[in-house]
Amino acid sequence: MSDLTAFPITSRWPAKNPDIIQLYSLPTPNGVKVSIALEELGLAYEAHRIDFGNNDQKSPEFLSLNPNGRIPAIIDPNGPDGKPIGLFESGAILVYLAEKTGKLIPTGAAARYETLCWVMFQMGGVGPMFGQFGHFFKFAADKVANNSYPMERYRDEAKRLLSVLESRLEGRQWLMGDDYTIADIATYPWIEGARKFYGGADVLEYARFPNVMAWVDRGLGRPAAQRGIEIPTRD
Ligand SMILES: N[C@@H](CCC(=O)N[C@@H](CS)C(=O)NCC(=O)O)C(=O)O
Repeated sequence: MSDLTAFPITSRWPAKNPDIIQLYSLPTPNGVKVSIALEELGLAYEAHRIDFGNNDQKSPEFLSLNPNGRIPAIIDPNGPDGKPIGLFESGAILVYLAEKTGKLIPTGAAARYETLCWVMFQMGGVGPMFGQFGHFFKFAADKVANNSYPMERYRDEAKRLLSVLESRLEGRQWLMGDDYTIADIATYPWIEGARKFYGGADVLEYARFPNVMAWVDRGLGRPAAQRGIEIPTRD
């Protein structure tokens, strides 16, 4: 049986089965990237709910695994050289899981790097910009009631990113063509999240991006995505 006592997070969220991947998350756009990938890969894992209502993500135990205090994070008891490894940042976790299994990432070097370009496009572009859009449009709308500039700036940047995706998906089923990869899993939960959590579909003019919307539906329609998008349960 694996010994995870070197990870203080396990004292607050104990592993029932320390031999399988431990996921610390919530079903947010960044969180579900990892649960969708784990489901798609068929890896055994145990999900621990990090309750934002309790500020769990800023607790010393959580910070011991992710000093940035944000979900998702994982421990894999069977990491490199058979030793346990802790990981944070959803993009890094996706790359790790894909490389561990040899799935959801092309094997050819050029296509592999191209996939990483799209993962980074999500991590540096779609996630932060859609997140800021949601903040000003939905969660802090009262704080910017007299100044529409912050919302407009992030709205316009989110729409520009959607148009990049729209072009990329012209004639392609997935971001990498026929192959469903971690680039898709990193990205479509954000487009869906802006619709579901921010009510942003109209203001972001989703109807203008039919390739993107068909791709979001294709992704969400996969059985693994249907399961992963609800993990961990919110209550
Ligand atoms: N770049 C990070 C972003 C993670 C992130 O922002 N997670 C959000 C949920 S989607 C979070 O934990 N928010 C809680 C907080 O900021 O306190 C990643 O992709 O893992």
